[in-house]
Amino acid sequence: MIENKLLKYILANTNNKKQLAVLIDPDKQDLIRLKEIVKKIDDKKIDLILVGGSLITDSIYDTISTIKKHTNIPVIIFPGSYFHISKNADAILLLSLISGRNPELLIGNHVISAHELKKSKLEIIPTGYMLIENGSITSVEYISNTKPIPANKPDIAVSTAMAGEMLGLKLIYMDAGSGAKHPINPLMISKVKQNINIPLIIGGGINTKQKLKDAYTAGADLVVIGTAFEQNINLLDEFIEIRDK
Ligand code: 1GP
Repeated sequence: MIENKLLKYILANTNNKKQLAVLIDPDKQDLIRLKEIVKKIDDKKIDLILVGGSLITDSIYDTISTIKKHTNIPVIIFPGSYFHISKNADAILLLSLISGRNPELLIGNHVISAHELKKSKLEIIPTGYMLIENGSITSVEYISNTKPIPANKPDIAVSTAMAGEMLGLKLIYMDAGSGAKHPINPLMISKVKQNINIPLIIGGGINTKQKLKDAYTAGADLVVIGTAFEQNINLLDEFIEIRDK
């Protein structure tokens, strides 16, 4: 691992060039289809690949190995729990679920996994993870046993993100949850962006070019897309044009 290599990459592009990441959920891909998806991702020069999910019954190690066989795009673990540590990734988002009040997801799991994380030699990226309400209950809300920030309360999102930055977290990831009915409101994104100096990641429910454009225009530095590409990987052709505009 090169010291903070991926964090430096995200920082170098922030406020400079929009970034797009594809989220791969090991449970939703068989390895043959995954190969096709990864070839496409590689061809389109996506910035980053995130691997994770709220459950994960299939091996995260095998999924990452398959990805690594077909591309050099960096792979970052987006863990659903402290079981999701796999040495063959490049980095892991060490998530602190700062929108919630579940101590296990604020510090408990981090204590349990500290030795394992250090041993793994993964680049560790401390990330303030914020769930935003989207009109229906998502897997992450249910599994994390936390309440998301109400969609119409941008001020709470701003203060939460600011507190995360002050605590020393390196990224803020605001997520409406996988397959969210509505993505995060652009007004909330722009208010948060105006009040923090660390990169802002946005995800959840972004399934059209317009929604992607809205997120970037509002201030997202990196957008994560999972469900839309699981359903149709060819959307990548047009989505990448929005990133590069
Ligand atoms: C979920 O932000 C990611 O944690 C991606 O969401 O699957 O809705 O694209 P989608």
